Amino acid sequence: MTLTNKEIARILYEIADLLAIQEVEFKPQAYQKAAVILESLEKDIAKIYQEGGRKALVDLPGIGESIAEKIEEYLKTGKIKYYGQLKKRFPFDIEELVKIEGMGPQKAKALWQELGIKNVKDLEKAAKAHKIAKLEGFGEKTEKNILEGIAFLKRSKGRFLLHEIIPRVREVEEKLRALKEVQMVSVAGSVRRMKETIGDADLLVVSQNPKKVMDFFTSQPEVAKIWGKGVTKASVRVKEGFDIDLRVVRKEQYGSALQYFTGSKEHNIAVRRIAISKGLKLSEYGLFRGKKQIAGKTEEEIYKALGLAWIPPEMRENHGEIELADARRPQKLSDIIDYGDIRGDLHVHSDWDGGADAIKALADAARVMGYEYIGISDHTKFLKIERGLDEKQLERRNKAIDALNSKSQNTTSKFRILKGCEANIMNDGSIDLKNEALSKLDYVIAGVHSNMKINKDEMTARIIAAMKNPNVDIISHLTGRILKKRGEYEIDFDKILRAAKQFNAILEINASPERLDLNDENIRRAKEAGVKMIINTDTHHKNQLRFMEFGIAQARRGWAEKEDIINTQPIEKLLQYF
Ligand code: DGT
Ligand code: CA
Ligand code: CA
Repeated sequence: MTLTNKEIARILYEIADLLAIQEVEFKPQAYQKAAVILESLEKDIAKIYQEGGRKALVDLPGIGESIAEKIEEYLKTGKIKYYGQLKKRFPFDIEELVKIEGMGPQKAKALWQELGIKNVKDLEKAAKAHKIAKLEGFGEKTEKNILEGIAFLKRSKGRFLLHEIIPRVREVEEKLRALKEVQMVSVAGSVRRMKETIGDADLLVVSQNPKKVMDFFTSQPEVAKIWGKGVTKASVRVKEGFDIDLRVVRKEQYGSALQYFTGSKEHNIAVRRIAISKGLKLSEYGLFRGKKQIAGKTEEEIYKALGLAWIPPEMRENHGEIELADARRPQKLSDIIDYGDIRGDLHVHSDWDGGADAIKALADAARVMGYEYIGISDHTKFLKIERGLDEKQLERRNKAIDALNSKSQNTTSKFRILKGCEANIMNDGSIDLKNEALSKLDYVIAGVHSNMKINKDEMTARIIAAMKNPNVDIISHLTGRILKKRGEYEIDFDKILRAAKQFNAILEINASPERLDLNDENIRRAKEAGVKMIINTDTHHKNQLRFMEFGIAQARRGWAEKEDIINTQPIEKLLQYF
């Protein structure tokens, strides 16, 4: 996503919120939809406009005349007057305030009207002084939730989601690779380890002409600030607000430098300890016996010299991976799931439930990705805001899928569209659709989408009750977390694993970069308990099918193997799990 797309999307989201607080109908949804489209657009909107003018904007799905006009205004003048007027009428930082879990636009407006709260700082002050609990429609519980929400936000401050970082880092990586002075380049640090959140990005380059590389790196148009620029080391802030560190090393050191700068720090310390125990010295400059370098050119030779198998970066957290890599006890380190192992995606929302794309477009996109199947899992009727389908609508949607499948049977393609849904798990663990309707589907995903602030035992019982329903196959985003926004809800995970095993429930690894739920530790526990998992993207727009990469990374961070993940299997085998 380009910076312009992101910035315009941000403004459109805010306009949607500012319209919503005036109880304007339909328009907020239109702005929101346009924002989603912009965010998912691969191409730079400025470029689209340059090439095709206003018409090209209107031709984008979800963008009508009025919004196209505003986008045009932004591209021409750098601002949107309409937005400025709205901001003047409602001069509080709605964007910042709604980031807090449980704070919607309406609440933000009420707090501004009643207490003059303009930003999170004001909000925290008012909550701490117990001014909020007294207001109508708020109460003690809301006040407490607000304070918890603020604390959560503070803890994650300064870290970025992996997907906010990766496009830019890969772009810089490719630009460096194209320089004739650059022999080798790699991403390092937490980005290479594909962590969920990133402090800063690290890049490593081999070059005999570091000065040229440094000059190029620090003079890119995206650089907003240069923190430091030395002979072999530079650090910059890019326009998106995060930092990139660059190191240039010599070829003989590449492996040791890559190993060192990939980390994690904890992994490095443990590896260095092994070196010391063998009378060796390991640093970013190489592995040495006395003054003699005995390894350093590649990571493989370093690990090998230490009696270890090469360890995938996603596993390098000193969570036991070093023991696993010990060559004297060779284990199945290389069996962890690979980025090319996935054959289909089963958590995909279509335009039947308000998603951006038609089933056919989603299926075509999945085919282009090399998938063998896609499962459409529209929301069900409880989720009114998401335009969830009732039994009748689902029936009609199923027919549409049957028609698409029979059409493709006439061609040579073996691609299959599966009929699914993502149903809601109600408070008592029941499902919001009749069993008769569920039983007609190829598979059923069920997830908690409401009433999340219940206690551990209640939530555990609720989820287990859903697993017991013979029609339910998959539990989506089990812990409900949203990175940088809300924590996991409390569950007894061991109990849930036992139930999953007993009732053959499959746990989802949700690849949406804000969720990545299950987390790495839970994936490991599920794997150890012999519970099967599935990696799904929770796509609402066809471009989000690409989020699969983040889900696979998460699975690798949790040491999942191919056989633990059911959508690595061909369709016949997959269907046996349901
Ligand atoms: P981040 O940036 O917070 O997301 O996490 P990292 O892992 O990218 O950390 P960063 O950027 O501070 O450093 C990059 C790598 O350099 C890190 O993964 C391991 C290595 N490193 C940094 N500081 C130390 C240290 O004090 N000791 C050792 N052994 N390695 C370090
Ligand atoms: Ca880093
Ligand atoms: Ca760094």
